[in-house]
Amino acid sequence: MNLEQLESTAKAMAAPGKGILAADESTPTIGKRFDQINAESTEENRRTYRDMLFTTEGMENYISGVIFFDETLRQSTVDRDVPFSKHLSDLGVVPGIKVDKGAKELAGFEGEKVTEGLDGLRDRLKEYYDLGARFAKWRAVITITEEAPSFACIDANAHALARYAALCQEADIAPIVEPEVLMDGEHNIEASFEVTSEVLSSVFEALVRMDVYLEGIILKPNMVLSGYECSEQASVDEVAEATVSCFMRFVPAAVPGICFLSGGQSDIHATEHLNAMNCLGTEKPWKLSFSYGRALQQPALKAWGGDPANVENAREAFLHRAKCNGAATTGDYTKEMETSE
Ligand code: 5MM
Repeated sequence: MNLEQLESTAKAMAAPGKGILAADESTPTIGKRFDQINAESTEENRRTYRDMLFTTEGMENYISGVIFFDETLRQSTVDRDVPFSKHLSDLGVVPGIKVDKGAKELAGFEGEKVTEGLDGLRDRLKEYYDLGARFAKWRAVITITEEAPSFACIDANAHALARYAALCQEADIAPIVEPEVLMDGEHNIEASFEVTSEVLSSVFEALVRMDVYLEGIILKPNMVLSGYECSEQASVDEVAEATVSCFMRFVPAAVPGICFLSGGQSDIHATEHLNAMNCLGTEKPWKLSFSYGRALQQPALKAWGGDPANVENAREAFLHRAKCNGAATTGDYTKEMETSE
């Protein structure tokens, strides 16, 4: 295990001014995204769409890493037929791979999920390293309801995340540890704070128990938000304060970066929340950045609409969001950025 390499990969992923593009939608998920624009989800269309994002000129100024799905890691650029992983690493963007096999029903706990994919992971990681991946991602999903989450669900997911992270580090691949507390539901921001706290505390206990090198990971959590169906929505400043104070309590200073998921927030909200956190006076021991899927891609997907004639507009939309989020990682985002270009 090369601790220096793990640490420098994690630090590169959390470089100031940059964040991660989550382009690791599994085939069913990208299918749903393509349905929204009436595009057919064929392997070639998925390649064309991802090529459009990865070959956007200047994206490397704001994007530190890209998370691929297995299929994409094996694909190449459309014009020069260079493997996507090589194309990106030549630009200084770290290629990564989603290695979990999805969140499945947790037996005995109706409505709750546990993420699967540990069997055979050691061998898959070796292959992914050879294909150019230098970081990986595993997502655990926790739901808030009257009855959930159960201790069993939090504990099982924390254990799986820690075993995954240890296997990645053994293969010199920096793990993104993603415990996502879903924001679907009527719960208020206090409930989100409480559950996110429990989850983070369990995850770090499991990581430490499994001897994971914390300097060589990236945490990818949810922000602390009001449930989307809650009648009282917390303001941007309230979200920033609640999120930072929760993470100050539960995330060790050894972790180089916290790269938030967007979790269904609007693209602008996701940028505003990140910016507000980085504007808070609190001295934070880690970098606060983004690892957005929908909040980076939605405007580009819409502008593209599956039509080759719209590629340049779509690239512009993607670059614009990347730039705004890049600015938010240093607290330099302003509303004017949305209209000035
Ligand atoms: C990009 O979406 C990722 C893959 O989702 P599926 O496994 O459901 O296909 C997802 O893990 C993503 O990386 C995170 O949820 C963050 O994405 P958002 O859209 O919430 O920023």
